[in-house]
Amino acid sequence: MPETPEVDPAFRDDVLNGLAAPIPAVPARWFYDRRGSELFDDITRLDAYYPTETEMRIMGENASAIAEATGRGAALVEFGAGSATKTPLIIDAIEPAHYVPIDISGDYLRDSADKLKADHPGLAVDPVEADFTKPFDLPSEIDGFERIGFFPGSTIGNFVPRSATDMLRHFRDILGDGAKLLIGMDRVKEIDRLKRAYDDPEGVTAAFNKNLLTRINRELNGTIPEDAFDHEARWNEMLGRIEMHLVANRDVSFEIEGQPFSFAKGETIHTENSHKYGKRAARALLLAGGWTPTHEWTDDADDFAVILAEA
Ligand code: AVJ
Repeated sequence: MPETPEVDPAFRDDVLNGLAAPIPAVPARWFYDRRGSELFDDITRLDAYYPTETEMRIMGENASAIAEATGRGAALVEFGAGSATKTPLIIDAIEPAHYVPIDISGDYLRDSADKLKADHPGLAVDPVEADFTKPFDLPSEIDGFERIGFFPGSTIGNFVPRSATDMLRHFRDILGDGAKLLIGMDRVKEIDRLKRAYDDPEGVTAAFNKNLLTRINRELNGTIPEDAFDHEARWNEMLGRIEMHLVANRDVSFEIEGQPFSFAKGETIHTENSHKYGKRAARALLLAGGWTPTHEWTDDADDFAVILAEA
C-alpha cells in the first residue's frame, strides 16, 4: 500500500533553499527519519565510530564522581531525548527525582518515557514535546528542584560555533540561574581516526548520508538518481570540523517538487558539520555560552570529554 508521507514544511524549505544556495547544503537534522535513526543507531555500534562507546565508558567509570558534582534528587532535563542507552546510565548515576526529556517527536518521547518509568519506578518522567532550539516552558512539576541539563553525544558539534553559543545561552535561559549542564564534546584527534569515524569501512555512514537523498525523493517528489552521488567525509582544518558531503560523480539534473536542479561532476551537497573541540576550545565555547565549566571527565586517550558546567 503506498503511504502518503506527511511532509514537514520546514524540510521542504530547507531542501529547496539549501540546494539552490551558492554552497548547496541541507541541515543535518533532516537525516533522522525512521531509516536514518536506525542507521545512526548502527553507526554508534561501529568500531570506527568511537564517540558513543567512549562517552558511555566515561560516564560509567565516573558515575559516583559525576553524582557528587551534580547532586542527587534533581530534575534532569535532556535536550533532544533520544539516547536510549545513555539516559538510563546517567539516571542510575545521579538518581534524579524528575526526568524531563525534550524532543520534537512526540511518539518517540512517549515510547522512551514509558520504558524509563517501567525500569525506574521512583522516577517522575515529565516529557515535553518541543524543538529544544526554540523557546518552550519547563513543566511546573519541577518547580523548586535543582536543574541539570543533559546534552550528550557531542550533538553540540553539529552547530557552527555561533549557533552553538546561542543554543548554550538558550539552555541557560530555560534552566535558570544556578542550573548545571552536563555536556559531551568530541575532541580534536588524529585526522585519520576522525575521517574513519565518518567514513567507516562497512559503509554504514555512507548509507546514512545517502538516505537523505532517499528521503528527499520520497517526501518531496524528488527524481535524484541516488547513484549519482558519493559519500565523502572531509576534515576542515581551519574550522576544526569533519564535514560530510554528497559529491556528484557525474553531471546530473533532477527535480524536487517540480523545481529543477543541476550539479556538475565534483559539486557537492554539504550535509553535516561535526565540530571537534580541544581542551581549551571546549571550555571557551561553554564560557561564551554563559556556562562556567567546573568538572571534566575524559578517557585515557582524551578522545572525548564529558564536562559539567554551572550557570
Ligand atoms: C549524533 C551529531 C553527534 O556528529 O558525530 C555520526 C552524527 N554523523 N556519523 C556526529 C553522525 C555521522 C553525530 N552526532
